[in-house]
Amino acid sequence: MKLKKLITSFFLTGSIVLTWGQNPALMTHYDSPATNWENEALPIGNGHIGAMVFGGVDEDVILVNEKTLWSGGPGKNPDYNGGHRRTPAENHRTLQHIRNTLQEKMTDFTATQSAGIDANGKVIAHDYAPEDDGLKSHILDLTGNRDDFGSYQQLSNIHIGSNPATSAGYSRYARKLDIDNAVAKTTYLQNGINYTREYFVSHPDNIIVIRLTADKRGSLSHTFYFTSPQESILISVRDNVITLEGRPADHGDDGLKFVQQMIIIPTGGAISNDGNQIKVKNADEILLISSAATNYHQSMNADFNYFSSINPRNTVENTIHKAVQKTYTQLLDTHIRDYKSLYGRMSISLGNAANINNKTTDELLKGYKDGTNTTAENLYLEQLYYQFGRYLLISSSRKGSLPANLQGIWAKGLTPPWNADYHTNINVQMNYWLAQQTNLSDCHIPVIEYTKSLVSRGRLTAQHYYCKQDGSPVRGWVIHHENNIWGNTAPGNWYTAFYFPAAAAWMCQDIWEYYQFNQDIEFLRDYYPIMTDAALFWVDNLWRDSRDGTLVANPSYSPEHGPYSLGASADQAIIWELFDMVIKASDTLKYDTPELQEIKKAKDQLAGPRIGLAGQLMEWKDELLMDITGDNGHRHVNHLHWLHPGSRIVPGRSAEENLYAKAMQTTLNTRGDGGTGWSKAWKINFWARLHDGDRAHKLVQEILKESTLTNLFDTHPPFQIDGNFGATSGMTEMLVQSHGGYIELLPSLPDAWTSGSFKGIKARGNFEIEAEWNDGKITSLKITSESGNDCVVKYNGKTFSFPTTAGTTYDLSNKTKF
Ligand code: FUC
Repeated sequence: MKLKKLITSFFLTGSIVLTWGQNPALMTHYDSPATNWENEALPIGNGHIGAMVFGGVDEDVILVNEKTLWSGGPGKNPDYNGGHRRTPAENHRTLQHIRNTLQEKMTDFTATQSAGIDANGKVIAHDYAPEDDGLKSHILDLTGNRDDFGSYQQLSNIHIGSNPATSAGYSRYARKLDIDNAVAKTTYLQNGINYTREYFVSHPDNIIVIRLTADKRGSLSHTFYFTSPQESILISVRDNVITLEGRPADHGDDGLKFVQQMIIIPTGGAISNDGNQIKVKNADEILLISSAATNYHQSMNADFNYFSSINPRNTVENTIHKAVQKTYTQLLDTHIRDYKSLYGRMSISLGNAANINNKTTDELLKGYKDGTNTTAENLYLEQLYYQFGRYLLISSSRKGSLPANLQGIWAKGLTPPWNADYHTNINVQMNYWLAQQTNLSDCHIPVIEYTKSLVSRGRLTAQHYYCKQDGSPVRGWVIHHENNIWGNTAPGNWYTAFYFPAAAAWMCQDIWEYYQFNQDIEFLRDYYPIMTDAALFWVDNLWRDSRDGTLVANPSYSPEHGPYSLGASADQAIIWELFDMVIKASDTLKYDTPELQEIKKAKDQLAGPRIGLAGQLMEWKDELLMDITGDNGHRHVNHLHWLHPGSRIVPGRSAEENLYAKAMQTTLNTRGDGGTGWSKAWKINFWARLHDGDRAHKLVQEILKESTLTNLFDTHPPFQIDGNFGATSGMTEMLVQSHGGYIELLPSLPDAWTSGSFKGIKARGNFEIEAEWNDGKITSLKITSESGNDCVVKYNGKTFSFPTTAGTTYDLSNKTKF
């Protein structure tokens, strides 16, 4: 009865005027309800709870997710071991066999089928397929056990039906997602009455809030209930609260438990229960507050305990109990304040961007594609899409929760694509490329914590699957390309993708990026061992290629492209970057250890980037025919990791790097501008780093035209959120870069962005930048130094530098007039 008592003291104090603060206000909007979850429903979320709003009139559905609701893992199998299979001795034996065989085959390939140039100047190259004759079965012996991997799953649907069920006509329908305030809204006119529904997910209160209002008293009559695709659930109603409790169907009593509650608070009218539904008749307003939780606990050590003893029902009840003591206005105000404390750290304006004809988002997308938008409308869409990426990160990745997965936090059903898991051969990394640059450092933390959570099991994986070239044990930790929330660190089982031990090295880049942007030395000290141990794994696991004495990954599989060989470029680039990061971090921390010396030595001997006979940046250590043909535009271009997200090749920094940059252009041209959503997004980043603003912008156009759904979600297809995040990152790289040891301004400004401004873009060294440009030239520039580092700026080919004091803003507008 606790809750019921509170209801009487709950007053709605009228509606708040939303601060449609920015100019122009950024929102997606539509003139009909969503009929499809993936393409049309509107995403809202707070990093823990996600919801997709359909906005139906007679029947509104809000699909609900809770970030930690996963099947599989120890809840399914108490002996879950992260996917490890066979014994270490068996795996080492297999590994050594594969390595030696690959060395022999590559040596033979070099001797007999090496690429060359014929008498007519034509490059003659061959493909290489070592897996054909038996090697494949040995390679498959190294796959992990995926039986208990599990999947991210949907929690429920909140239904708002009509009472009694009606299908009266309506008009003036609008459905909006206000990106500047993180509030969704539907409005319509029915029987002469204007109805409004507002929806948001508050981070500070950890609740979904939905408010129904009308401009005539007593006109709200609705039925409220839950449904769920989950199979082991119990739904109950008590007073004005609906409770859904359950567990993933494959979990036992000691596994995951989830709970969702929703309280229905009408003002005026009558409320009653009917089975599992709550009915409200003739209310003036109705407020719904819902929260959800599980007993998931992120294990950060080797106890691999993934369940907390806290009953999620208590968590949810306490959350709702606190929330109902606040008015709607207070809840909304707290939510907007919290959201804006992140969102408001950075703004961008692309010239005269405006939705002048007030087109719906689907019309804008259509006009963008068929060329019927005005320039201002195109710029508006690009600006909206840019900030939508930041909106999605704030909504799906907050401190204290898991990182954004393949679909952020939004997933439908029990078997979303690729389990909506954490893919580490591009996807989860791409999710975080925008975090630091666009001033969302706090949202970056979940992926760093996640990496930390994988280390303990990753140490076992290193021992279990790997050994040195001489067969002795390796140090460090390793993970592979598909990861869940239960510490799966073993290889996957999908032949063309599973072998990706470079994943741990790549994940460490987030640690170093976090440090570079924030200059938080304590943070670096804490995370240094994770990076160093990932590097020591590679010091031990590298193979000396007998053909030239360099150190290479072996076996090495160019991500999702193959074939198995020695030292594919992507692996080499990722390992190089990790070694470089550890060396720089050691320098910063003034650490010098024997291990550091080993890392330096290995780095010097690593096989590096290579330029092929056709002028391309080689994908493999050996020149293969498919590298020259572009292999039908294969979506993965991971071998350009040296350029982005890596920092080994920085165009404009040295003549040597410029040569590699040219080869990378050749590669990108050969591969073409197609690919999946994330592939196009990565290409925006590549071209931005290659200083080709128009080409980067062309890729922005490609992603908006070909890989964007009407709700602005990126589509692989299907919906995959990485492309949203990667595109925002790439658009930022067009304006500011700072990975080469200096801040480069407007390095890749496209003709389409003639004038504009931004405020709050971050640069490495902990600088915050504010700039304005006109006719492609900077007209005003301010840099705030947050940590007092020396500042080196490059603009228009010229460099200037100056010492700084922490907390000081420098007006450098005059310095850019040349
Ligand atoms: C990687 C990509 C696929 C897809 C999957 C989730 O394996 O190669 O295209 O994005 O992740």
